[in-house]
Amino acid sequence: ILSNAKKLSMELPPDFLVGAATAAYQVEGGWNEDGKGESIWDHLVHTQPDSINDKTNGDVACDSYHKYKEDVKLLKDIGFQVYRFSISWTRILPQGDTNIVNQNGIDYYRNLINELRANNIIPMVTMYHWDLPQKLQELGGWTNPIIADYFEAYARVLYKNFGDQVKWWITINEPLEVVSGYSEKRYAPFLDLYGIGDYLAGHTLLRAHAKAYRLYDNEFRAKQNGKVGITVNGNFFFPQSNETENITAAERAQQFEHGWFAHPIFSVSGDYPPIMRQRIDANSAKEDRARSRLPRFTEEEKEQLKGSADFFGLNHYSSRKAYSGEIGPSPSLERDSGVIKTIDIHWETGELPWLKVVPEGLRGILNWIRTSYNNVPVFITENGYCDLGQLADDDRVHYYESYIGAMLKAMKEDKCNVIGYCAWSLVDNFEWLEGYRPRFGVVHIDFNDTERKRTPKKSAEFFKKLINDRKLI
Ligand code: PNW
Repeated sequence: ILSNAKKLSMELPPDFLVGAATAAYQVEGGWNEDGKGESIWDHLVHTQPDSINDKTNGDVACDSYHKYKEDVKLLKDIGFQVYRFSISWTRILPQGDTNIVNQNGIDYYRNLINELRANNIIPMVTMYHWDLPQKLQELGGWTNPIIADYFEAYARVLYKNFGDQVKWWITINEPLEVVSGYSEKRYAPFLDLYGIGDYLAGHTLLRAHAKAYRLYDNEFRAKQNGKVGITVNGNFFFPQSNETENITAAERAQQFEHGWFAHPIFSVSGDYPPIMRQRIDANSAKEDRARSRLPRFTEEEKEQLKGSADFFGLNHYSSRKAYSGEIGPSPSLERDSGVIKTIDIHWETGELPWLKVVPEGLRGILNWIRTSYNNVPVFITENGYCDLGQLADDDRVHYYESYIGAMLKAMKEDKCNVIGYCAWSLVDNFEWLEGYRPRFGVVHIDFNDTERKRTPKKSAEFFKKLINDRKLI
């Protein structure tokens, strides 16, 4: 029998928000409908179809472009309080810039937002979930510093058109993943500029985020009164052993994953983690380069970056063990970090090999954020599990139970400031280079059915109960 205190500790605080997340390219389809322009994902799947494991694409996906009302009904039936979705840049600005504004695109998202609000569901909007306008890629994409200005102009269009109804904004989803599209071909634009392209792209992403945040401060906040944050992702790292060298390596890994994008925003320096600066500068000098591969912010940019988020969006799925050592291509982020990452053979695994089930890692990363960044409010914007799509998804239920349990422990016992949680994902969807095989949804989608029939899984029942009871057990 659980003690009263233990029961209490499994309760969600009254103002804690529980929701579900998706992203435009993964669910919408309608890739060229009603004036939408081509994004880097449209371009990749059409010009290099073999880059996708099952040779599928997001042309139709879940057809949410036409079925958004069904999605909202699912959210409502399960009881989710928040829907985190992303806006497709090229549905709004087909060529990336404000010279052409696509009213049909604006109408689509207005309709979705109205439908959510009519059902009492809070919209949380990601401005950039990886679908850069192809026209901007042709200018170099995120490696070109001017893309930060294009992003700011895009953000202005979003605040203007949706800011009356949207009070939760996320500028960029997972910059760490975005840049791996420039280094290890993990995503579009499918480039392999290891240790160079990734740092350049990351620099522009950070500058773009800061510009969008300051724009809100200067032109919209007083009237619209919402919150603007960024979503950062990464593994939690356990030292491989208790030797000092491994403890240092685990902390270094943390700095190279979360710190890279969090330190400039959430620390008082407005700059990269000192350990990144030091190691990348040193390696660049050894390589006889004319400059560091890690660009520098101006003093003004540091001022803009410092404190440029009202909350810390965290996407977290898994953990690794870390020890000190040099591996990876030269140059590369991996080699610069000087960390070797391993897995524990005892960890359970999801369908994708990177997804090891390590709930205490969520507690670990929440505590790392608490101590590194002065207990900033954290909204967990993604957490979830992949299988092959069965409706009796007991492993997914187990994953959610154990991760949400770890989160509650971090909140109650360690006083971590967590304000909300979104499951990834509402529906099975297009899992980037993996196609449709691994499934993350709490709702099943039949991709062989032209109607894309939606069926809630056991995990949807889990959330229904969690949200209704407002406690885990
Ligand atoms: C997230 N990893 O990406 C993305 O935001 C989603 O679009 C995606 O569908 C979801 O997670 C599931 O993959 C990640 O390798 C991709 O650790 C890879 C990793 C983490 C997050």
